Amino acid sequence: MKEDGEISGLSEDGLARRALEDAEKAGMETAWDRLQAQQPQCGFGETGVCCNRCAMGPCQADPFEEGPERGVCGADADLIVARNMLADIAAGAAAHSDHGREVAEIFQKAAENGQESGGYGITDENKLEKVAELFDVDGEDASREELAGELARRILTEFGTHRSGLALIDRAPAETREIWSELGITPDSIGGDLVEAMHRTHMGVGADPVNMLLHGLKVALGDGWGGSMIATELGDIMFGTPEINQSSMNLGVIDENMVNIVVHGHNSVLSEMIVQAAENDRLNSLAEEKGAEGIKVVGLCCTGNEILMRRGIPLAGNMLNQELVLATGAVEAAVIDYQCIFPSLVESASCYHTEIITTSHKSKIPGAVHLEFDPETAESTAREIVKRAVKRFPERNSGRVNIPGEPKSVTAGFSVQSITEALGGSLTPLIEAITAGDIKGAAGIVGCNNPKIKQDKGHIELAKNLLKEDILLVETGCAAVASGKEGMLQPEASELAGEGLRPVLESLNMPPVLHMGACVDCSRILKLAAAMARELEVGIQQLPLAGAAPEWYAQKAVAIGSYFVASGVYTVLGVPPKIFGSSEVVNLLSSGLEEAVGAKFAVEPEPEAAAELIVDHIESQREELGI
Ligand code: BF8
Repeated sequence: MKEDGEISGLSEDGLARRALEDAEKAGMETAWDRLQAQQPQCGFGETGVCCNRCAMGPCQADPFEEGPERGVCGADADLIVARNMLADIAAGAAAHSDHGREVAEIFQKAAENGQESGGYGITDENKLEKVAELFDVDGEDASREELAGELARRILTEFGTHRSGLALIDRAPAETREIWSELGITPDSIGGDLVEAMHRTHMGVGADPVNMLLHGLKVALGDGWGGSMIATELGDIMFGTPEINQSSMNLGVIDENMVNIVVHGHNSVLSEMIVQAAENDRLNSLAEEKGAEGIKVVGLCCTGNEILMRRGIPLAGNMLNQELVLATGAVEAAVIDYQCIFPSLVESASCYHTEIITTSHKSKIPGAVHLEFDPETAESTAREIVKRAVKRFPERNSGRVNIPGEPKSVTAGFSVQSITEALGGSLTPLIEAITAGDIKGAAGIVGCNNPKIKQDKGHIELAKNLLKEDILLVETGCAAVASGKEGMLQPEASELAGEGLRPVLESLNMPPVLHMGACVDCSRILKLAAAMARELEVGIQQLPLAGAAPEWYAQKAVAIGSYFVASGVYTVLGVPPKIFGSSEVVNLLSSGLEEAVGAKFAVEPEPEAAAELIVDHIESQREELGI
C-alpha cells in the first residue's frame, strides 16, 4: 500500500492522485507499481549497449572498459547503440505509417464505394483538391469519387517499396530539402525505407554508426512528412479539418449518470462511428431502460485527441490515466484500437465491471472481447459495441463509483487552417508579432507520460517557463492533454504569458497553448513550421523554433524527435535516450547533427533548465535572422 506522500509524488494531476487512491483500495496494479517492481533497471539496457539481435547473444559492450568491448559478432558499443537507435526509429515510424496506411486503405474504400458502404465519405472537399494537387492528380474532368480514388492509389504507392519519392516532402522549404538531398536522407519510399532499416539492423550489414543513423533520419523524415502527414490529411478529408472548438478534459468527464464508453488508442476511424452510434435514439432509449440518463463517449490518449479535435468530444486523460479511468468504477466499456495500450488492461478492468473491447487484429489482448473493425461493417460494429456497453450498465457497483472531480474546460481544434483563419486569413500577423519581438518564437511540446517522471509535471513546468518568456506553444499527444488538465488550453490562461505574448493572445481570445492534435498530428507542426519558413524565405533550421518531449517513453517519440531535428528543429528530451553507452552516438546526435542539418538534440530532465536551453536557442536564432 502506498503512503499518502508517495502518491502525491506520482502525478501532478489532482484527479489522477485521487483515482490512484481508489485503485489502491481496489487492489488494481498500475504502471507506477510495475516500475517500482523493476528496480533497479539494467544499466546496460539504459545506456543502449545491450544487444539481443541474434542467437550468439545476448551481448553487452561495456562502456566503462571493465567488461568486454565487443559483442560476439564484433560490434562495439557505438555500433550496438546506433543499431538499437535505428531499430527504435524504425519501430516508431512503422507504427505511425502503418496507421497512416490503414487510413489510406479506408479512404480508398470510401472513394470506391461511397458513403452508403460503412458510412465513410468525404467531408473536406477543399482539402481533397489541395492534397490531390500535391500528389499531382489531375482532377479536372474527374468526379469527387474518381479524384479521391486516384489520390488513394497514389498515396498507397508511397507505402509500398517502389522508390518514387514522397509527394508531401515538397511542402518543406527548398533550403531544408537541399540539406536532405546533400546528406542523402530524402525519403523516397515509406515502406522501402522501413524495410531497408530493418535489413540494416541485421548482424553483419552495417558497421558504421554514422551511416546507420543517417538512415534513421531518412526513415524518420518518411514518418513526419509521409506516414504521419498522410494520416492527418486523410483524416481531415474524411472527418473534417479541425476547427476551434470548446470541450472538457480530465477524469471528471466521466458522468456518473450515463453509460460511459472510453475510446483509447490512435486510429479514430472506428471511434468516429462509435460517437455516431452513441447518438442513436434506440440505443439511448435502451440506456434509459437500463437506468442511465444516456450514453457518453469520452476519449483517451490520441484516439481521444483525434475526436476532440474534430468533434469536440471530451477527453478523460493521457497515457498514465488509462488505468485510473477504470478506477472511477463508472466505465462500462473501454474500446481500444492500437498503440500505448497497457497489455495488462484486462487485468486492471477485472477489478471493476468494465469490459475491454479490442478492435484490431494487430492489437489483441487475452481476456478481452474482440470485435474486429472492418470499414464496410464499421457502423454495425460500432452499434454492437455501444449496445454491449449499455447492457453492462446494470452490472455497475454504485458503491464503488467515484468520479474524482470536475472537468476542466478546454479550447482545442488548432489545425494550420483554423490557426490561419483565427489570424484573419494568413500567417502574416503571427510572423509580424515574431519579427517585432512580441512573440519571441514558438515551441512544440509533444510526447508521452512516463512513470519515471511525475505525471504531467515535465510538460506543465516547461510550458509555464516558456510562456513567461513570450514563447508561443503548440502541443500534441499526451503533452497537450497535460496542459488541458492544468487549465492551460483556456484563453484565460494567457495570464501565464509574458508582457509581449499576452496582449497578442488576448486580442485573438486564444489560449497560450494551441492543441494541434494527436501524435501523428506533429505533422501539423511541421506544416506550420514550413509555412512560417516560406513567409520568412528561410529554411526551417533558421526559424526561432524548438521542440521538446519532456516525458517521452515511446519509440514513436524517438521517430518524432528525429524528424523534428532532421527538419531543422532543435529538440530537448526530458528522459535520456538509450545512447549514453556510446560517446560517438552522443556526439553525432548533438554537435554532429548541428553541422549536418542545422539542429540537434539536447537532454535536460529539469523543466526549468530545459526552458533556459530553449530560450537561449530561440534568442540566438533571432539574432542570426537579424530580428
Ligand atoms: O501517440 S504521446 S504516450 S498516446 S506515443 Fe502514446 Fe506518447 Fe501519448 Fe499518442 Ni504519442
